[in-house]
Amino acid sequence: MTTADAPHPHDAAAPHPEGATHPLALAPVTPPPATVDGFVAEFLRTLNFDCGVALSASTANDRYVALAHTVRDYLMGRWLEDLRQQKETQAKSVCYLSAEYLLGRQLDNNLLASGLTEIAAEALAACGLSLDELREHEIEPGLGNGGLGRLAACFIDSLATLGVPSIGYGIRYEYGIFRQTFEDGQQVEQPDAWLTLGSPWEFPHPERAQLVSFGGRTETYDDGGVTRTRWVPAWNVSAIPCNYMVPGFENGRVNTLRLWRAKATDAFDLRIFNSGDYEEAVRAQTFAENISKVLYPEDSTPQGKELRLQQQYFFVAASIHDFLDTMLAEGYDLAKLGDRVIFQLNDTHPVIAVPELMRVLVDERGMDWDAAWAVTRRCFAYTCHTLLPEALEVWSVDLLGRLLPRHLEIIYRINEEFLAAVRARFGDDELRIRNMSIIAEFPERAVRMAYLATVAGSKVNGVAELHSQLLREKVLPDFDAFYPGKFTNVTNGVTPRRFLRLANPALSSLITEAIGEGWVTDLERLRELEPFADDAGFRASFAEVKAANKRRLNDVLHARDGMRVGDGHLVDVMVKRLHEYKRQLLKVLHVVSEYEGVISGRIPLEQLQPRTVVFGAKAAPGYAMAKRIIHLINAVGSTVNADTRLDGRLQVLFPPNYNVTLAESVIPAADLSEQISLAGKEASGTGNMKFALNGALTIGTDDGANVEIRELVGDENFFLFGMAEPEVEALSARGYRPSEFYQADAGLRRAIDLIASGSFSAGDRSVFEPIVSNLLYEDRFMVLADYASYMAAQDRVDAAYRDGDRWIRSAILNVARCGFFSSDRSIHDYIDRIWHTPPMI
Ligand code: 26V
Repeated sequence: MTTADAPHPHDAAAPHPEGATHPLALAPVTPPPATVDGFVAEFLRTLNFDCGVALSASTANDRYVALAHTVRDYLMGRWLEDLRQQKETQAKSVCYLSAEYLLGRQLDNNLLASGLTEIAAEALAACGLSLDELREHEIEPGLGNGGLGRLAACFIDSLATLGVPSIGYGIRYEYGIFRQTFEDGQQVEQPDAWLTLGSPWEFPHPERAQLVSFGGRTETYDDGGVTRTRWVPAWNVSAIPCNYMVPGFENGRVNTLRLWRAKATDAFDLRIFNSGDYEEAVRAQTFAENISKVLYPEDSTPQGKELRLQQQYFFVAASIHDFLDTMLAEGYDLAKLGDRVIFQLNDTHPVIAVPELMRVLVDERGMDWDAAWAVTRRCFAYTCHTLLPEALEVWSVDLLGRLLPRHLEIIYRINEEFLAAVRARFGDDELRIRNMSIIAEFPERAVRMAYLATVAGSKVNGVAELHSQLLREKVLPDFDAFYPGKFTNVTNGVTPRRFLRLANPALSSLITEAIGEGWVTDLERLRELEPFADDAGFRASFAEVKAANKRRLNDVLHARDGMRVGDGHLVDVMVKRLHEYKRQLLKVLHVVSEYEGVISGRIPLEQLQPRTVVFGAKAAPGYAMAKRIIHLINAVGSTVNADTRLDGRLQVLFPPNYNVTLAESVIPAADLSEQISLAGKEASGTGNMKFALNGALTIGTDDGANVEIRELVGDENFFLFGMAEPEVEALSARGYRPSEFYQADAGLRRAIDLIASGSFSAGDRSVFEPIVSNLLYEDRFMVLADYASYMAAQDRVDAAYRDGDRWIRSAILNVARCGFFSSDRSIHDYIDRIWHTPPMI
């Protein structure tokens, strides 16, 4: 290792005020040229001057931080320039409001975007260091639960790459999604202390804090003959903006992700002096700072917890004020705000922004109600991400009124006027009125956030064709009738930068050799790969890439968890949050059936297609059934893996703590992608897209974006099974009786009986009894109804895999035909159908 450190600091200019005459003060200072030598100099400079250590004395973390700072420095000039431009042009901006951003590691992404990967690798090598080692040092910011949060991260990547004037707003949780470990096969949650070593990608700006208020009461007052209302809050917290760079891919643009951190206000501190009650002051401070402490790990059943409502209001209030204060030109006519900004609501979590904007316009800026409502309706659009009724957020009027009394009044007035309009159109149809009211009366009086978003939003979109259709027809039909043209679809997408270019360098190189590199920003160009499916040489290379990715996964799993993928195995992957509707249990039944088949001698061992089944899934800590299913997967895994009668031909791996980083190793290695939700329940899915783009074949139901994947790749390259949504509906109308399916299928009986017998729980039948009885007597998600069809589809999978060449052909065609699923395309659709932002600047 070299001990050479930075030369003396360049004579960098101190920031000059306006009117500065020094030439260096006129523009952002640029780092040294993007060459290996320049990079070395900058790296050593940051190591010495930012981290305060010599290379010879540095820790791995020092070196990682210095590297991150170096990359930042190269992006900084563009960032400052883009921030300036957005303000100067006053072009219409997108403010993406999302409670979650599941970013994944930043270093590689930012190196790629800035075109510095190779230079950095060489520069580090010249310092005796390895980029590969340093990248492993980054703890990913897991500031999201699953699909919704990852989608937000893909979208900000695309917004930057497409050069859309935009900013992402969210919460800077101190603890992201919990770290999952297993003890005796059961999930244990550990805090995700991702910030213990600080985040080199974060730029906190305490001096630019926004004040966010809570509680108290409202009062009316006379304002020159006009009666006005004001909110007299009881307490407030300070929202500190923490900025993150979001570099576009090789386009020299850098957008901003602004995450808010809660801090006690000075008023809290002052109390220490005034009252002398030190303990009370500390308690109050902790209370305030709790707001951004932890991400709620629930993504299925909203709990109606006060802290969560505090989080929601905290970040949207800070964001709206931030936009109005810092992005809007001085003296901007607020009546025209809809020409300047669109707030995109990522699910209902930020919907409290609607009454907040009304409050600002009416109470603080003196606009009259009707004018303010006209502005507000243009400024919001709402994306719905679910179909499960229990996932639709409601807030009890009681709680909302206590925490945000003025907002509750505003919501009531919005509802009153909305229902008056409904009456004017449809007459006094009380049932309809009750069904459409933003305020639900049962089981308690509560605000239906999805309804509020639908009433206020200029557009409402679902996230895949089927989902948008069901949203209009089943969830919000009265609203669709009342607001013709309001509902639309934008099918989700994923960023090809992270999920193909970065996660799968081997496939990326092969694609680029074949069709050039334009696909990274124009994913439809993958179509040009189609003819290569008929090219034996290309197929061989493609197969070699898959094999290499399996070896890479093996290395990762071995180092991480001591696990191994079987040699020559079909790699069969189901990674996603654990939820009954996603039906991990169906996959378990398949494994148990194969296992039972072999040990009972019904399936000759040599007929068993060697497979490694990989699961990855976190369960919400309070979701008992989901946790029990995790236990079952682990129990089946240990039994199957240890049973020598299978001769290693069936393996079940369940590496704990599935996250974005692990996804980047697992997805490129997969042969088979499991997308097996009950039709009509998975809004879209985005994992399904990532797998297909990486050359896995899908076994899937007609659900979410699977429908569109199958249409694009063709029936012959997709393993479809199970009921379609109308059949699900019909079965449910007839009455689903799972035991009929159990009785009718001997294979199914044997699998369920084996679980029930205690074979996977050391003879203790009680452990998995709740799972078995749920499957047999209730199961809203109809696992048994799709079992036979699923097993038959798995037989087709085995047959297709045995014909290696046919499989590879299909895999290539999956890649070639899935360019549609780029999040760049999704963003174009948002622009065309919803945002109408001007052409890129
Ligand atoms: C819901 C809740 C409920 C309250 C507690 C906290 C919390 C946090 C997240 C959520 C989101 C659930 C909705 C969700 O993640 N939907 C997923 O969105 C993906 C992106 O559109 C889509 O691909 C998945 O199909 C859909 O399940």
